[in-house]
Amino acid sequence: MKEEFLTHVKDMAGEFLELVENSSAPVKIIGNLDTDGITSTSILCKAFARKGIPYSTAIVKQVNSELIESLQNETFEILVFADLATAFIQELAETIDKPIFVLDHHFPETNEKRVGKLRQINPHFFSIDGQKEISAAGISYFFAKSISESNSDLAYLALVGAIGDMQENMGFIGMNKLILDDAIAKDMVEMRETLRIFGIQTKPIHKVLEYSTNPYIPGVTGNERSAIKFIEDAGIDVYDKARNFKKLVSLSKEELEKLVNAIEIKKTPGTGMDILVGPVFLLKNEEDDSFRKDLREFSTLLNSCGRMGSPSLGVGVCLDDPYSCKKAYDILRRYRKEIIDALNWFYNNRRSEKIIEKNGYVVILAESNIRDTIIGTLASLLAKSNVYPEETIILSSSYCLDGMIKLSLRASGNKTDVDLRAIVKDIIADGPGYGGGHKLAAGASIPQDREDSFIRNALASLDKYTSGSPKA
Ligand SMILES: [Mn+2]
Repeated sequence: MKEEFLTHVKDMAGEFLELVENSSAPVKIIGNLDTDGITSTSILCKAFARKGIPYSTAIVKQVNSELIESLQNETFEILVFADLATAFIQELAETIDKPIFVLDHHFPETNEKRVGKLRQINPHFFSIDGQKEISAAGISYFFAKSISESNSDLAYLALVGAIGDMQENMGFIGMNKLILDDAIAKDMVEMRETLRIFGIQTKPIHKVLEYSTNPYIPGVTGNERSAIKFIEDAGIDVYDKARNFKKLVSLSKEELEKLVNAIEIKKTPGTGMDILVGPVFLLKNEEDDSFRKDLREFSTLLNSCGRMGSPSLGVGVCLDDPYSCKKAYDILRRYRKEIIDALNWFYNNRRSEKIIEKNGYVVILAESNIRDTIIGTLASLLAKSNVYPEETIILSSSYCLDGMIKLSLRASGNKTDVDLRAIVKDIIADGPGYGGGHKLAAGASIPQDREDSFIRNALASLDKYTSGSPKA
C-alpha cells in the first residue's frame, strides 16, 4: 500500500498548491511540541520557503477548543497541522470553514480522508503502521517532496523525527526505510555498525560511560574515575597518541570488541539496551563533535528545546540557523541539569509523603517541584533504572501552569499484564480531565482542584491491578 499512500500524498500536495495560488494570506503551520512535531514543521517551512509560499508557524502542546477558536479568528486562509489534530477532526472541520490539511500518524478516529474542507493525510488509511513505520515528519517529507523533488535533501530531518517517536529500532522499517534510502542516496547520511550507547559518536568514551543510563553500568555510571578505570581494565588506553581522551573513532577494531565485551559483562540486564552493537546514523556534513552529527543526539537536542519551552529554537536548528544552534546547546545543558535536579528531588523525598511506595507500584506527587514537561522523562528514567523491581508501575504527577495536574504512567521492565490506559481511565472516570496513550506509556491531565479525588482513584486503581500491599 506504499504506492497508494504516496499517490494520495501527491494528490493532496497538488490540491494544496492550487489553493495556495488562489490565496493572498500566508499558510499557517501548527506543529506538535516534540521532536517529531518540530522536524515536521521545519520540513514544511523549508519546502514552502523554497517554493516562495509565505507561511507562519505555531508549535503547541496540544489541540483543544481554545486553540481551535483562536485559529478561527485569525486571517490565515489555509491551515496545515503536523503531528497532531487527529483526535479533533470533526470539531476542526465544523468550526473552521477553511481548507485544513492534517498531516498526522496517530490512529484516525474517522475513516474519511475528507471531512468538509478538511483533508487527512494519514498512513493508517493505507494499512501503514503509523506507530512504527512512519512519523509525521515522514509524512511532511513526502508532502514536501511532492511539492518539489529538490526537497529530498530534507530526508535526514524526517529520520530525526522518526527517532524522536521511537521508530528507530536497530534500524528503520517500512516508509522510514524509504526515507533512509533517500538520505543515503543524497549522500547526506551515513550508516555505521558500531556501539550504540548515546553520545558515543561525539564525546570521549569515559564521559559516555559515566553518563550512560541505557544501559546502566553499575559502579561506572555516575563516576568519572571508575569509568576511566573500567576502560583501562578492559585493556584499552584511555588516551590517544596526542594525549587526548580517546573517542570511539580512534578505537581499533580489537579495542572496540574489548570495550563491548567489558560492558556486556558489567551492565545490569533489563535496563533498556540488550544489544550494544548496531546501526548508528550520522550526518556526513556535520563536524564530529556537533550535537547534530548523530541523528539520535540531534533528536534529543530538539526534544529538550520543546520540553524547555523553546520549540522555535528547535526549528531554527533544523533550518541551520547558527544563533539557534548555539542557544539550543545551552538549552540542552539546562535540560540535562533539570533532569538531574528532578532525580535528586526524587531521591531526597523518597521517605516523604510526596512519594508513596507500595508493592507493585509507586506514586510520585512532585507538585511544583518538577516541570510538567520533565515529569514523564523522570518516570521513564526510573522505569529503565534498577531503582524498583521489574514490573513496578510508576505514576508521576506535577502541576502545570494552566491549573491542571499532568500525570505520566510507566512500567519498569516488561509488564504486560496491565494496560496502563485502564488505570488512566479509572483516574479520570469521575470528573473533568482527559487522558490516553499506549499500553506501556500513558498520561492524563486533571484539574488541580480535583487532586484529592485523583490520588484516591489512583491508589484504588493501582491496588486493583497490583498486589498493593504496604512495602516492607
Ligand atoms: Mn509523532
